[in-house]
Amino acid sequence: MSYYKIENLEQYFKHYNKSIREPRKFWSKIASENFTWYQESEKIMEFDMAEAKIQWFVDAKVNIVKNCLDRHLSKRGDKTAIIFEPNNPGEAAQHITYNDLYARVSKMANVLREQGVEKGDRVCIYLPMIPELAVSVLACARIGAIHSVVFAGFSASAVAARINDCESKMVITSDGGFRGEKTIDLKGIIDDALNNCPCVEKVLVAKRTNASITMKEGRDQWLQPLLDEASDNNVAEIMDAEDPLFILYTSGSTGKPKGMVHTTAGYMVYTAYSFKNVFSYEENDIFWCTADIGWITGHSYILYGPLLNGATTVIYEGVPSYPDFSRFWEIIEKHKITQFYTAPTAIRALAKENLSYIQKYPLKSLKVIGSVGEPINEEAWHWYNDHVGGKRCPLVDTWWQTETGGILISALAFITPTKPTYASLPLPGIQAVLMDEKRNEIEDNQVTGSLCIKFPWPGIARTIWGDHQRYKDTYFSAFPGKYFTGDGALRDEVGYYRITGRVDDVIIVSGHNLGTAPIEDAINEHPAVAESAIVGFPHDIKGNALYGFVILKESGEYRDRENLMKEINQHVADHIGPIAKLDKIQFVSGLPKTRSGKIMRRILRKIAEGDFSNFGDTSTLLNPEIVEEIKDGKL
Ligand code: 6R9
Repeated sequence: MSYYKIENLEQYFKHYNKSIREPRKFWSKIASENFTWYQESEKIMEFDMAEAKIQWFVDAKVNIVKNCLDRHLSKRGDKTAIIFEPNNPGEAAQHITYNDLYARVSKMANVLREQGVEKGDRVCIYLPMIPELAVSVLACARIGAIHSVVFAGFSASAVAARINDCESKMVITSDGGFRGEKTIDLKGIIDDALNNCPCVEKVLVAKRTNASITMKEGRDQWLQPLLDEASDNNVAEIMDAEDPLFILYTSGSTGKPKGMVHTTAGYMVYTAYSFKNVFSYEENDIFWCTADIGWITGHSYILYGPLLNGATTVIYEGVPSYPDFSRFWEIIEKHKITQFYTAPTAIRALAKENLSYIQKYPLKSLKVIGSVGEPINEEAWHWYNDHVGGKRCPLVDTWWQTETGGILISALAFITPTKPTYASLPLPGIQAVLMDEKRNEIEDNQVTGSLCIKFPWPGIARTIWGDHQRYKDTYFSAFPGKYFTGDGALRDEVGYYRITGRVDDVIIVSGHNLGTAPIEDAINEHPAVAESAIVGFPHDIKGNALYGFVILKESGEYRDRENLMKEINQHVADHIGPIAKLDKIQFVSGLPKTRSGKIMRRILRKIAEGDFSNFGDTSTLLNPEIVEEIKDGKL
């Protein structure tokens, strides 16, 4: 019996139980039967939760890129590996076959080696969503260099901090990038950043926008001439299972960004396995994940997961609103996408627009739709399910984190019955538990608690670059012996999980613990409301009171704001109870969001409290200008 693909619900439970009873046997069989190894592991796994030391496939030798490319060539050489859809719909899409991708990655790998990059060196990749980004990532992994992709929307100081933290010796960037109507001066940002990065020796520059840029003698080189000279054959580096594969920075609520380190074999096995099962991937599917490769979702489900399975994956350079709000739907139709994976923030933004944008497109090729990044509220869930999934595609709400490497809790398409706003059941290997305030494991269902995982899985990040103590403190100390996710969850009567949000998103009002997500859901159900965010502010009597920031669907239509506030509060009272009524409601045109779509609540909290003194690090905000607007309109 193979464990790689789960065929039905009964088998899911069987595999799940096996993975708990005999985790080593379970994962070693999957690893052995579905990947190419130079040497297989005998010990499979060793761990010490107290020290936060976790190792998978101990002593095995492998190269992840050989598994993504080389082994597919005999069977799938002419199959499209990557479809590149440019920002401008007038520019032709590119279809890059597995043969082409192998040649391009090999050339790039040879260039990196010629430029002095060695196994274990860190390379910062700061590129737009163009094929060179995928090629650079894979080329690093091929030669054992540790890639540190920095989202090409971060500011110079944010990039510099990430470069310095892991001492990248090379930066790969481009002359610029296209995003909707905008052109972004990436090379200029890198030039600024590098004023403060003595560790960087070389910069390779890909051509995309043809913008005129300055090249620093002795440091900067155009990439293409180097590639033209390089051989398209390359011998992959033999890597130990636990050699670092990449570093990816994730911003904590406080302090400097954490460089999460993922290692080779465990990440490979887990991303491939979770991709296959969550999305029910089959050979001729065309998979599109709309995330940026600068985030973990892009690493795991644009690149590694799909390529490990020999899939066709889409890289889209642009934004959902360019040239208009039908772009996503047009791309799905054009490339006959079978699985579409996006974020609630994109869904809500598109749902706000006229239905005619989507109704033009039948979207019949779609089989599965997915959501990731934050809790998907009830209204967005239904809009996505009805208008994109046509009520026929399973909607998989996938819960996971940069730290987890791959999806941990999600329905498996066509297997797990879905339930709106519930991520549903843990994947095999994932021992999810809820913990109460006294740090005891909660056995009952229909309860909420802090979500922890009590046994290691292959995809878990192994450390924070240069700071193992912080890794231990952040994830393994709140609940000794367990990995603490920082999220709260509710478990229903059949054991389905609903992620309620970060536990620090809980507000205590008059002694009642109120999660922000269900209140926001209730507000969002009002027909005039597009989106909302709730924070607490100090209140003499209640301890905390609730302050709501609300975006309306169409301004002007609901002129009677007083009445509207009453109606919104009535919704809240009806859904949650009068205790959750908002003391203040401020109508705003947008919310401060990180570039991955998460509301930066700490800024809203400060505004609600009337403290405009120090908003902390706002360099990761997508829309910093909104902060001023909200501040000026404060009640
Ligand atoms: C993959 C990714 C992780 C945090 C996580 C949680 C939230 C992600 C979610 C979700 C509810 C989902 N989150 N997916 N909350 N339902 N399906 O987003 O990684 O950027 O590290 O964020 O995002 O709060 O803890 P990352």
